[in-house]
Parts: sequence; structure tokens; C-alpha cells
Amino acid sequence: MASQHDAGGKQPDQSLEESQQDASIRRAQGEFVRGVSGFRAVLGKDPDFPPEPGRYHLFVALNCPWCHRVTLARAILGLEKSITMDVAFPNRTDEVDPQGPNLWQFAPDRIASLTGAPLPECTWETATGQNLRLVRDLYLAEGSEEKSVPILFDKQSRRIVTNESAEIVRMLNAQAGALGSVLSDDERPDLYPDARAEEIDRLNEKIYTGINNGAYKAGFSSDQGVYEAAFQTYFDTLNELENCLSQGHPYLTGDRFTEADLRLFPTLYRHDPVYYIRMKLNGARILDYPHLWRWLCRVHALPGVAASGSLIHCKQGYFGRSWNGTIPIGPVHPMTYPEAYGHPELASS
Ligand SMILES: N[C@@H](CCC(=O)N[C@@H](CS)C(=O)NCC(=O)O)C(=O)O
Repeated sequence: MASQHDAGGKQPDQSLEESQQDASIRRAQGEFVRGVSGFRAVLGKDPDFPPEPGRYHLFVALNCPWCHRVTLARAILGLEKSITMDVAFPNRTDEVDPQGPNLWQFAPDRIASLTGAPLPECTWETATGQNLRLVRDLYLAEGSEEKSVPILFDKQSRRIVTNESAEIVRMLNAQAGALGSVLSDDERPDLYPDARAEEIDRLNEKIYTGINNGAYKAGFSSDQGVYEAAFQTYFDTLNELENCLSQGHPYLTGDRFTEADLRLFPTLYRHDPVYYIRMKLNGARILDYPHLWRWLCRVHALPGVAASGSLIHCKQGYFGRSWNGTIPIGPVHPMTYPEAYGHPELASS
């Protein structure tokens, strides 16, 4: 049942974002500290960005879990026809690039070391009419030094609306009808129903801190203490979510798929095939949590979900420029991934 929210809907609580206090000192001490998105207009609320079918565009990378939130919402809300999308190559520029390293680039002709071929999902930049090479160029056009994905872009004014995934998900949910969703109001899920809003906010905070950003805190921190604390919080939170799903309801807040499920999925989808080794989160596999595994398979089976992500892009992105350039191809037992997500019965009973 589609959302009945006011223009733009209630935006996510910004206090959820990583505290920037002493960020540079903490980074120097080996803690991974995520930056804050600078473009925060709200589609439907901001008069410059009225909701119109075919007017908006997404720039994403399929290995990025924050982008995965947005590609999931676009698919589940039936917006794949009315919101166009470009996909950057999973590996960012390296040291020899004339524009510098660590920049997302549009390179559909580039060979992926994992497959030995170009990646069919990758695109050129098709929204500005300038065929820009780098995501950074979109920000430079607005005088900004930022360089992150995802970006929600207005093709009419050629301006960035927002680069904050949590808010993009919320505004797509609130404006799906006006944006030209192919699903009727009855068919379309409401990802943020008023009756569940408080519970969703509570779960979002726990899942963001312990799981979504927690995985990076563990995998990208170079301080043993910070890593071990993040590792512990990550698996404590998985245990809590396993208990929550052992109550018999199919989704985190009950019978309906909501934003809380959408925000948990990108991390658990990456856990066994990527994060288990890349983020040193080798305490257990999701396969070892029967209720979480069945939930993961249940969400993966929802219309549009499987095509909204790619483990090939994830592996190429997370391993392609490190690990001596070789990319781990497992797991293969009990089955390869993502094929295993089609088998809820694999869960250890
Ligand atoms: N808070 C942002 C975080 C986005 C983010 O950190 N994206 C990463 C890719 S996984 C990125 O592009 N980082 C590059 C950078 O920030 O320079 C969101 O959720 O949209």
C-alpha cells in the first residue's frame, strides 16, 4: 500500500550520521571516519525540484552499499522506467590517473580483472550531455570538492539534488506516484509507514552504527582496538536481529518489507562473499544464522531485488585494487553466491 506522506516525507534523522568531532585526529589514530554528504535538497519539498516522471537521474556504483539502498528503492518502488541511471566502474582511478586517485569513473569499455571482459552494467555518463569521465566532474560543476556516489541529479536544471542515500530512499518512497511509478498505489509497498516509523528509526540507528558503517569501521580501521570493538558490535547486532526474526514474522518490523529491511540487505548480501574476509568479519557467515539467512533469501526473491545489485561488481570493487590484484572467487561451499540466495533451506537448522 503506497505512502500517504506529505511532500518529501519525514526526512531521516541526520544525527544518525557519523560524528565529525575530532575526525582528523581519529583518522590519524587509525579509525575509519565516514564524511557527511553536502547536497541535501529534498525532492518535492524544495521548489527547485518538483517530482516529475523522467526528470531525475541516479549516478551509482554497484559495489557501493549506500548506492545499493538507492537501486533497491528504485526497483522495489517501480521507478526503473521513470528514473534513469548511470553506473560507474567498480574500481576508482589509480595513482597514475591525470585527475588523481580514488575517483569514480564512467568506463563501460574497461576490462574487469575478475571476468577478463568489460562489465555490461557499466555505462558512460548520459545525463549532462557532456559525457563526463568522472563523478567528481559533476561536483566541480557546482563548485564542490565532494566525489561520492550515490547522486540524485536533476536533468532539467543539470543540478545535484542530493548525495545522501538515506534521504534519497525516503523521498523516492514519498514521491513514487508523482515520479511515475509503474506500480499502482495498492501494489506499491510503503517503505516508511507511519505506524512503524518509530520502530524503523530505532532499527535504522542500530543497523547503521553496528552493521552498515560498522563493517567499514572494522575493515578499514588500522587500530586493533577499534577493529575488535567494531567486530564485537557487528556480531552482537547480528545476534539481536536473528532473535528479532526468530519471533516468526518475515520482516524486521512484521509482515511488511520496510526501509529497515532495505537498509540491512546491502551489508548482509555482501557478508559471506566479501566482508567475511575483506572486512575481517570472519566471526560467522550469515549462513550460520538460520532466521537471518532465510530473511536474506526472502528479500533477494522480491521483484527487482536480484537485479539491483551485483556480487561481481562488489568483488571487483572491494578486491580489484588490493590483495595483490587477485580476487577471491569463493565461497563455493555449500554453493556459489548469489545462487545460494535462492536456497533458504541451506540455513543450518
Ligand atoms: N552518506 C553517504 C555515503 C556515501 C559514500 O560514502 N559513498 C562512497 C562509496 S561506498 C564514496 O563514494 N566515497 C568516496 C568519497 O566519499 O570520496 C550516503 O549514504 O549516501
